[in-house]
Amino acid sequence: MSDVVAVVPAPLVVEPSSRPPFVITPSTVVVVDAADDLVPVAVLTADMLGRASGRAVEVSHADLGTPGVVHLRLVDDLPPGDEAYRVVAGDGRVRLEARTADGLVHAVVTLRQLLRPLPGGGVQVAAVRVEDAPRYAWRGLSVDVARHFVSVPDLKVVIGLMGHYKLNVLHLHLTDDQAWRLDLPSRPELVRRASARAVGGDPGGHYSRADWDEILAYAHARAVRVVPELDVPGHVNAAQHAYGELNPDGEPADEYLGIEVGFSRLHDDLPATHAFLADVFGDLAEMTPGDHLHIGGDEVLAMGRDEYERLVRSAAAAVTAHGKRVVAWQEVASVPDLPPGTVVQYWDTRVDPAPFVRAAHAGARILLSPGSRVYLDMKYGPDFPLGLEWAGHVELRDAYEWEPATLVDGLPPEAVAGVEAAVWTETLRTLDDLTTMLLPRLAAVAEVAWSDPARRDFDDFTERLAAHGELWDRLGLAWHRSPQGRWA
Ligand code: TNX
Repeated sequence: MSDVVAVVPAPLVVEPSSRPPFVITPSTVVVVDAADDLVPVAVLTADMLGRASGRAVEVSHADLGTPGVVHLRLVDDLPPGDEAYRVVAGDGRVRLEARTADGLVHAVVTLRQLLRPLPGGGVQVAAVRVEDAPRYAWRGLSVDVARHFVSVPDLKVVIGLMGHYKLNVLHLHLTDDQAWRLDLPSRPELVRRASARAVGGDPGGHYSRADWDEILAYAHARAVRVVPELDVPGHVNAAQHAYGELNPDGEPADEYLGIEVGFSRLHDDLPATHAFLADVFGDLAEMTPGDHLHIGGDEVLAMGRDEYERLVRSAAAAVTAHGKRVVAWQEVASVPDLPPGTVVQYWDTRVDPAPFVRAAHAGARILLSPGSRVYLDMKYGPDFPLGLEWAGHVELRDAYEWEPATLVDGLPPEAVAGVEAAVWTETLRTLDDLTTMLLPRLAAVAEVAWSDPARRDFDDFTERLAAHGELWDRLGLAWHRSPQGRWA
């Protein structure tokens, strides 16, 4: 296959043409219709082309007739959806077209993947027309920053990778038994007392308000929205370490730096619990522009079902009170009266999915994160030095060869909101650890979530992916040279 089509995830339509290519030259400029407020994406484009070619590329108002122009504009004659886009390269020019700025970001990423170095230096794009739109609107990655903290610069690397594979939801698991990672104005003791460390006594950290705004802006510029999670009513030892009032005896819980789950719990009969939920989700709603907040709800092993349901409803009410929608792990599926539009996240492939299917029939939206496919903290194989194994081993093909519409028996396909990978960090301590688990599997999950099922084929995928290994090397990213890939 020609490398013209080495785009991951696979686009809907790729039509190579025999016209002359687009070559980046000293006169290459990015042109944008000023009225459209597309300057940020134009800057992103110029920056990307400049890095790829080793030449400074400016944003300007050059004559559109001249060669060397990369023209960004909003149009409407595209496949359906907010994220659809088109790239037309050839005759020394490129047109990037979309309905929205996010669509243009996808166009830029595709352009970047089409760039090829020229033998004598410089880069070019062979003449081609790409027309594309995603299968699912929710294409996520959940990152556990609680077990091990992920610094803002490291998180930006992860967000950059997400953008590169057209993933559009960064779900941040901000709290757990070990630590609370986001400073909230109503509860300053959370990060003051419960963020300094990580699993095994490793160094921790937290995001200040300024860090948070920086993360949101960086993600927004790459067409990624942020869905933050405060995990309740279990996984709350860090909160109980910071605020003794959340415990029946009023005393702060001990710090916990192990990796067991399921032991900590909020208490429905303590008034402080409900005030806490209202405060923290209120702060989070105020700090988060996106319309979804995640309330956790997983693995509460130390509580009766009635109390669990009351606490989940209390957390959900704190979210909807601020006009946000609720996201929660699959354990909430059988809670009666979930707010309309709640997104229920499927993860544990070992349990009976019946309650979950019933919730979908009752109107819940379903987000698919099957552990045995997209838990990217699972080891690639038995001897892999990093990761866990409870959901099995997840090699590249496992992450790729599954079908969201038929994964769960009886689930109405139209209830599926999308697909979300997850990377839990019990065993992952550094950015190298993190990217080793993400790459190459994140690209596989991205193709499952984005591409038309008729366009998906594992051999074709690994062929297109081959060149991506070189890009990861160039960026200095650690990755797993999966024996199932065909690396250059
Ligand atoms: C299950 S997935 C968990 C997490 C662990 C993860 C490790 C989920 C909702 N809960 O607490 O970190 O397994 O793979």
